[in-house]
Amino acid sequence: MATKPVLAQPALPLAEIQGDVLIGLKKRAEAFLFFEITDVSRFKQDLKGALLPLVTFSDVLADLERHKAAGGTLPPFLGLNLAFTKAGLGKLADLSGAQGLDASFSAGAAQQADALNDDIGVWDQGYRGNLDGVILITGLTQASTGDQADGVASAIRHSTRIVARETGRVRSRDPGGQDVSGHEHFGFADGISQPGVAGLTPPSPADPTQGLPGQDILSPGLFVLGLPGPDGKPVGAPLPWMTHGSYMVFRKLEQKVLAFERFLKDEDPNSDLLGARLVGRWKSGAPMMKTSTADDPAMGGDPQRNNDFDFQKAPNADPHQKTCPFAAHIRKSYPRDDIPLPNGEEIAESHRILRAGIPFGDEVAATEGIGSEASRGLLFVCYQASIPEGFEFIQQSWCNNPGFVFGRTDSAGNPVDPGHDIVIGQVAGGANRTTTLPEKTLQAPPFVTSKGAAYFFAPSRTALSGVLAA
Ligand code: N7H
Repeated sequence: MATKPVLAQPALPLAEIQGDVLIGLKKRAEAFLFFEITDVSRFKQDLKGALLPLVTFSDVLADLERHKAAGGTLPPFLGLNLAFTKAGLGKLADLSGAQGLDASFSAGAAQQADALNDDIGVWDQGYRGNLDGVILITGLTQASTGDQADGVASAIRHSTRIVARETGRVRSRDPGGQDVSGHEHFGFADGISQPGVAGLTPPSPADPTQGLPGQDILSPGLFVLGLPGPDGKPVGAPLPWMTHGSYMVFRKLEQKVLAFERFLKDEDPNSDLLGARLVGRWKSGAPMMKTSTADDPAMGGDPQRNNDFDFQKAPNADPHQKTCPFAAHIRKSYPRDDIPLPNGEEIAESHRILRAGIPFGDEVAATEGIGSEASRGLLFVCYQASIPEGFEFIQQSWCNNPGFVFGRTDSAGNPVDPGHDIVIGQVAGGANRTTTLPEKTLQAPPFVTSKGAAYFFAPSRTALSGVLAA
């Protein structure tokens, strides 16, 4: 096994990069305003006068993190970020000389829907028409965030039309009164495993290739244009002003919580165990690879222990999916050392994304039943320097692809076809997902459905204040 290189720590231009990209806006609630630009010159004025002064860049968040690490409390803090579709960018700047503009960003999420097995027929209307940009507004409460979003929408009302609006909110207590903060609607802790970023994530003295145990430190150019990529050279920006911007994927993913829970119970009397096997982590976040028979909430909540594992290496090697199915959500979406090629880990790491989503919708009410579930789920957001190599690769080539991971066998040496990721895998026409466990094959209807999607570019401070506002 090749030893991983210790990456140089480049000085990152944090004051240039929008805050949600590398660090993540601090969010207990988040409003998304999706807009169409109706008056370009007026929008440029609004961008400069009303929006830009509110945009939160990464330097501010890095200061907040330092303040928190030193024992300080976070002030009530509202954050705002802004990103544009290809159509929106094209209204504000000349894209004609762009070299190597991201092909999926150019095409747009609706054009890519078929390739990802998204059924655009069930998308909300706002994602099917003209869409030029999105404003992300984050804060401590849904009310304060909503008020702020109303104010922003009003400030740009003469230059835009709001075509869709979403509201996300972290969960706090489930219907049984249990603390579920930081957990998504199926009940699992989210936001645990993120890639480390050279220049930002402090390297561990014990292993400078990692930040927290198990968190490999990767090249910042995987996420932000113009920063060093895996070959050490700056990742090219299609136009000079796109330097220090990042591509953002948005997906509104509806989750059928009751149907998922019913499925787990029908398939296994130990439904918690089956759920953990299909996700790859217990609800607390404790990884199957480290505790395979019961949840361990202390481990789940401990960043020193909750991400420190591989799938093939000792001490917990699982070459025949006895502990964690190959198709478990976290094994499919980040296969770590599972790809049976000499550079398998490098390949897995070249498709990393920075996730920054938030749940939406209320807790399940007693009046709901299977077939009559209210709309709730995840407003999925991720950032990358390439959508085809980032989000789309994970969704299409790994989670939707029953043949991935390839080249693995059961304990008798027979080849295994792992099947779909039952959590987010998508099959054309909404057909059942199929997952191969060692003891049986599962067939499951979709529990997660895409209700809309859009691809954006989150520009740098220089671009927002210069070319795009001029
Ligand atoms: Fe996933 N879930 O609750 O089951 N995800 N995800 N995801 N996801 C992760 O490590 C979930 C979605 C990734 O580094 C955890 O933070 C749900 C999409 C990646 O080991 C849990 C939805 C895509 C990772 C969930 C959803 C991904 C990851 C474990 C939709 C990209 C990190 C907690 C409703 C295509 C893997 C954690 C790693 C982790 C869930 C969506 C990708 C619990 C419910 C669309 C890369």
